[in-house]
Amino acid sequence: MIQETFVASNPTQAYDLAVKKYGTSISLISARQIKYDDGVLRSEITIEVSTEIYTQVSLGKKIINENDVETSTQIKELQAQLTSMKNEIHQEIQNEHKIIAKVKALFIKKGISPHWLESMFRTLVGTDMIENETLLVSYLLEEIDVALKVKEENLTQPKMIMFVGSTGVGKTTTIAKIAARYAYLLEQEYKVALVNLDTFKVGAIEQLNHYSDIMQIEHIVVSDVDAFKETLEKLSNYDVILIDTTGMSPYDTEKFVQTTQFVKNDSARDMEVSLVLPATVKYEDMEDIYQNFSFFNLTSVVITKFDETKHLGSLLNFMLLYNLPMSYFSVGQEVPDDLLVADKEYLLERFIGDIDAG
Ligand SMILES: Nc1nc2c(ncn2[C@@H]2O[C@H](COP(=O)(O)OP(=O)(O)O)[C@@H](O)[C@H]2O)c(=O)[nH]1
Ligand SMILES: [Mg+2]
Repeated sequence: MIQETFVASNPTQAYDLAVKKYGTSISLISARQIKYDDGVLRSEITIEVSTEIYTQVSLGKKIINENDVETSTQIKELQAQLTSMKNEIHQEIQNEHKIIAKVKALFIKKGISPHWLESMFRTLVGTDMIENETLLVSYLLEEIDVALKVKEENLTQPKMIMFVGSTGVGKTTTIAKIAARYAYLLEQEYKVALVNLDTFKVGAIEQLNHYSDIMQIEHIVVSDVDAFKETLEKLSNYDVILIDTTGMSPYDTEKFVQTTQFVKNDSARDMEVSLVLPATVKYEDMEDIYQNFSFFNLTSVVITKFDETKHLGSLLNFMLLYNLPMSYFSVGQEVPDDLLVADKEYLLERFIGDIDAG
């Protein structure tokens, strides 16, 4: 044990000096007040400190008692754990960001709208889904599958479908295929008639005549609304009436107005209006097409020219955005073979092929 004396203006201050130097593990030996030579009264205290602590302090080491050692080790461990947790979380977030960014870029590249993708990713925050690329891709494909709609083919009720769309998208060819399907290719043979409102395009009448002659089915060309009404009355005992129209660009207001008058008829049969849309349609044109053709209260979409493109993203995006049910797919020029009843799987499989191709 070592003894040491501390001097201050009062005993408390003197004791504080001792604690400051050696910590609290000191013992007080004596305390007194004494007038120094300069005439000032001072307090002296003498304390006793262990040799060990005395040596530590003399060598300039910080005083650490046993409890302190334990606490500081624990703190260090905690700090290390925190740092590692922070790193792990940081890494995880970075990985998630990387996975989301990669998958998002892939789908955007394939034509799916960033807007739709973001709405999907928002619902996925905090789920396992965003930790794994394959899982995330299949989740998105599933969501696309859920969002797509198919218009079931109703074979029991009489139907009347008008086909609208831009010039050259395949309206007439598709009508010929659907006519053949109902007239000859199903279990039952339906009574089919074609009504042609396309007196505009050179060769349009001949084109449909060609098919109706081969198939031996009714083909009536109509140029005004009154004649149209009369024709529909005459055809009331037909099972399927397919109406071909003049191709309209979305900007062709006059033709739009003319065609709308044919839609607004008071026929006993409901008229379905089907938009014919090529799979090759450009992303930038879709909104205009939809805005203008939705004028007709579209009931379904026929998608044509699947054989002409591998990239179906823009088309899928259109379907996701506007929620229209798909009715038929045209997969080539051959009448009547190249027609499919709309099928989500067909569309998705082709899209997945495109995704896999990177
Ligand atoms: N490759 C391909 N060509 C098609 C398809 N459907 C129609 N066509 C062709 O596209 C062109 C225009 O077709 P058409 O039926 O006259 O179009 P419309 O003006 O909309 O009536 C014709 O040469 C058709 O043979 C298809 O699914 N794939
Ligand atoms: Mg045509």
